[in-house]
Parts: sequence; C-alpha cells; structure tokens
Amino acid sequence: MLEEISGCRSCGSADLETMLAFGDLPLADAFVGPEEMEGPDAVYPLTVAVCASCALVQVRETVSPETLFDESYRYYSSFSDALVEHSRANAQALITSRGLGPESLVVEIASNDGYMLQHFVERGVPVVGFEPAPGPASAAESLGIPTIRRFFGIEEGKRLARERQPADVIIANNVLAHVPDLNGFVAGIGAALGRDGVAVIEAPYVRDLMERREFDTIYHEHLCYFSVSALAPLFRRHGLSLNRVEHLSIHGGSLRLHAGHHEPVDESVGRFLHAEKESGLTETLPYLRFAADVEETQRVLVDLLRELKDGGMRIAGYGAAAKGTMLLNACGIGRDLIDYVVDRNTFKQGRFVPGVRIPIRDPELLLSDMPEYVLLLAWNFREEILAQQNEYVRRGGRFILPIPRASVITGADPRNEGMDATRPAGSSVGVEKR
Ligand code: DWN
Repeated sequence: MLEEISGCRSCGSADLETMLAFGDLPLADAFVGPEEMEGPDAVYPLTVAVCASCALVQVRETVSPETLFDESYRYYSSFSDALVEHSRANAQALITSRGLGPESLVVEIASNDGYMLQHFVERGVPVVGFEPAPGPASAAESLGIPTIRRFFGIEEGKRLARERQPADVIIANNVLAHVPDLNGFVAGIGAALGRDGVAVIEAPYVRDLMERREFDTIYHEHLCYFSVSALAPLFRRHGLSLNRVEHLSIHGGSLRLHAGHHEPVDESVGRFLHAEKESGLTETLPYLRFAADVEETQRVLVDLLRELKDGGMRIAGYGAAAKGTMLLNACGIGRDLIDYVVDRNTFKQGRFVPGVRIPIRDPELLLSDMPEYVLLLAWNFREEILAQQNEYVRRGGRFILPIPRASVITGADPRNEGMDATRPAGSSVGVEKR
C-alpha cells in the first residue's frame, strides 16, 4: 500500500534532500460517497525531496497505482473544453507533421476517456490507448477507442511492438509524473516507439510550480516534478534523445517534450537547460527555500478567508479538483470557511472532498445560492470557468484566486489581475474594478 524510496526515482542516488513535509493527507482523488461518511479517510504521509545528483523533485512515499487508479477514480479529461481543444490542436499538428494515415499507429498512455485519441480516430488514424482506471477506460471504449486496461511499462512496451507494430507516435500527457517505475516507463516508451517515431510527453513544469507557488499540484498521484535538466539524462539512459521542448500554459504551466531514437536536437533543449542552470534549478538551494513560500501562500489565503467569513460573507469553492483537495487539506480549510464546492463532473457531484468532507454540488447552485465569494480551486481553467460563470460575476459574485498569493477578482476578463489581498488590514479585501 505505501512504500518509501531509498534512492532517486530516476538516477538512484541516495542523496535526497527533503524540501517539503506536508504530513498525513488523504488521497486527492478519493472523493467520498455518502455511504462512506462513517469512517475516516485513509491518509498517507506526503514528503517531497530533491535529488542532489540529478535535481529531480520527487515524493518519498509511493501509494500503489492500483490504489490510486481503481474503480473509484473519477477524473475525466473531457470535462474541460479547454483541455479537449488543446488536445485537438495537438492531434491535428501531429497528423500533419508526421504524415499519419491508415498505416500508422498512435499510442496514448493514460488515454483516460478518449479526449485525445478521438481526434485521431476521426481522421482514420489507428490508435490504441493504455488506461487502467475502469471508468475513463469504459468512456473511451464507447467512443470506439481500443483500450488496454493495464498500466504501461517496459513489458507492455515490448509486447506492443512485438504483437502489434512499433508506434509512429506515442503520447503520454500527465502520466510521467504518476509512475513509480520511472525508468521502466521510459524504457517501455523506447521499446514501443518505431525507429523514426516520436514520443510527445506533457508534464507539469517544476519551474512554474515554484515560481507560481502551485503547491496544491503536489499530491500522492504526482510522484515527480520535472525540469528539463532532470529529464534529459532520464531519456538518454534509455536510448531516447530529448529533441525539442515546448512551454505550455496548460495545468498551471507544463512542458511538452518531443523525444525519439535519434536526433536532431533543436535549440529549445539547450535554451531550457541554460535557463534552468542560470536560475539555480540544477542545484538544491531554490527547492529547499520553497517551503517558506508555501507557508506564506497558505497563511495569506487562510487569513483572507477568515477575514471574509468574520465579515459575514459566504464562501463556496469551484472545482472538485485533486489540487483542490490538496489545497483545502494542507491549509486546514474546512466547512467552517467553505460551504460547498461545485464541479461539472457529474461523477463527483453528491460526493465529498476527501479529508475536509466539503460537499460537491452542481455549478448551477452558484446562481441560485449566490455566495458572495467563490474560491477558484481549479485555477488552471480560470478563463474557461470565469467565462462560464459570467452571470454569477455580473450579479456581484467574486472569485478568489488562491495562488501565488490570495487575490480577489471580479471580471470574467482573465486579464483581470486580482488586487493583492495581503494589503494592510482595514483596507478590506482588495477588489479589482471591472
Ligand atoms: O495529473 C492530473 C491532472 C492533470 O488532472 C491528474 N492526476 C488529476 C487531475 O488533476 P485535477 O483534478 O486537479 O485536474 P483538473 O483538470 O484541474 O480538475 C478540474 C476540475 O474542475 C475537474 O473536476 C473538472 C472541473 N471543471 C468544472 O467543474 N468546470 C473544470 C472546468 C474547466 C469547468 O468548466
């Protein structure tokens, strides 16, 4: 159920330095059903370390994937229009740039509900997905997407190339961070990828996490937090060349990595490596300093919520996201401050946020209930959610952005940077005029 690593998940070094210790926390996606309210939530220690040898940031504890991604896993990618559109554009670009057609094979690891592979199927490109979570896998199969309900690794990679054909494209979005056997996973990509194929991998960028204080994206599902400096040797170790790196805004800032069996390496890789070295991300010190930033961000948020609550305000949350579970539990924000959380995912409505046990409701409730404030837990979809909730804002509702420092915004215009809520006491909460 729970193991603790003795060495770096990538290079094996024992020189791991602890940078954050959150204590015992519930599993971020283990949303509690009404029939489960009696007993306490299972909690596990969450400790983050940085490797002094390869600078990989990683969680010391491993909760088994079988526990995390079982039939209770309710994350469906298609509940975000922005993510579906992001994936469509990515698929279109790959079909064109790689000249994909009926003889090709596109493989997606962690294919979820088919949000990405559906775009290849529509264009007649053969696909196969790996998705062990039963719910999303069934949703993908209902779209006609062949889905292997097993975790991917070296053996699955070899088997696919042997029994099917080497892949022209392998897509692995928001899964590299989730795998306990990081080396086996990357080796599996190498085994499954055709000689002239490309692996396109998206993963949250540790630089964005630290610069924007996105501590709520740290939870048991995310075992690693990547820099290009840490990724390059990992790929090289398994015969893959990291040929191109893009910086994306999705999920609070992500890397899109392009890797293959041979080069050429374009200038983007060197640019990232240089920038990371210049900013100290190849050393441990910036990571060890991050705890102080997290503590300040948590304090500012809790102080703001208490100030609003003491002023008679009612506060709800938007987004029963894994990051929301982490933020609420790590900050000790419970039903004394947040009345309920709304979410479009119907598989989560009627359940409760793990740990804090805050009820999850339909977003429609915001307009009928009109809480004065809504804490934006799914801040990574800010534009989409603010646009969708424009009527709530028009009627005077206000969103609170929790990171990098709590701020209040009122406009649907995503460019509305919130006023810093840490302004001197007595100035009430800084509110951006529309
Ligand atoms: O790595 C992971 C990231 C990429 O996705 C997974 N381990 C788990 C998951 O993390 P998350 O739950 O924090 O992801 P999201 O996609 O930020 O969660 C957003 C939540 O907000 C979802 O439950 C859907 C919901 N939502 C909504 O209710 N209305 C989202 C949008 C865009 C909306 O308009």
